[in-house]
Amino acid sequence: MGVLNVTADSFSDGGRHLAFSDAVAHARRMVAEGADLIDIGGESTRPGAIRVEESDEEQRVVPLVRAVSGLAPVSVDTMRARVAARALEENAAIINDVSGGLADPDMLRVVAEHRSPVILMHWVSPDDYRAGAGGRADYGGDVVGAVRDHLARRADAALEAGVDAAGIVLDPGLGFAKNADDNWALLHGLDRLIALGFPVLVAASRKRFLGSLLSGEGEEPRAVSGRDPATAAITSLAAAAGAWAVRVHDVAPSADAVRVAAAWADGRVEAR
Ligand code: PMM
Repeated sequence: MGVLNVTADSFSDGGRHLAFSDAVAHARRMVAEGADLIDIGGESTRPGAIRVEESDEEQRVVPLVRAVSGLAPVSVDTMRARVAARALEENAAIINDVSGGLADPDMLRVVAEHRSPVILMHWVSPDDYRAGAGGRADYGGDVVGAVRDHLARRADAALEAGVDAAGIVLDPGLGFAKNADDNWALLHGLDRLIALGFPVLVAASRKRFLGSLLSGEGEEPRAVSGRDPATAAITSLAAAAGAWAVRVHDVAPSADAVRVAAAWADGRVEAR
């Protein structure tokens, strides 16, 4: 999954794809590099980001969905049911809701009505974790178990709303109300999330915990521009662990990493 952020403040590509034609060209490039899905987002979901007006989000996202869905299947990164509905009317293939259907009470109903698949991410309402230490929530000593149980409940909520079981994808939400150790524990325990029986998306691309891993003691985290090789390493390990997809900014190295993981797992080059 290649990321196409059309926000002014996304940490990882800093609004570089705000212009419509640039955004379409970037999507085309990611498809050429091997992306199977383009994830279009019009509102930064980075923890602490200021929310954009719904009408602004809709105006950024909907025309792009129309243009890009002719190139590849499109997922739409939104927490708003109305934006999701408009995007689905324009042929979006899947809704990516970082709140797992919690931010907008209409989201799961809209997804079900459109018979759309949905990515449900582990999310803690900012009101619930600001009180906790260091911007992380309290996971009771077992972050993997807590995230797994939360995701199982969100999947149940989606099923109750009428979403097709085959269309539910789960995501541990790396970096959302989690510190570096939480993120590594979740990657280490990915099999416990996959054991829930739903496809799992891993979205580690360029995140701060990679920057922290790669810097020396007492140094600032390595800059975003230096985090792509580590992202590709995560991709090969995630693929080997059985992840359904990875969400990445730099598609080419991750597409290579997926091929490497597949050939390694099969013990031969996949028949083409
Ligand atoms: N992270 C971001 C945005 N959207 N969607 C899913 N499903 N999972 C994530 O972890 C996730 C996401 C924030 O990163 P960005 O600013 O690089 O897009």
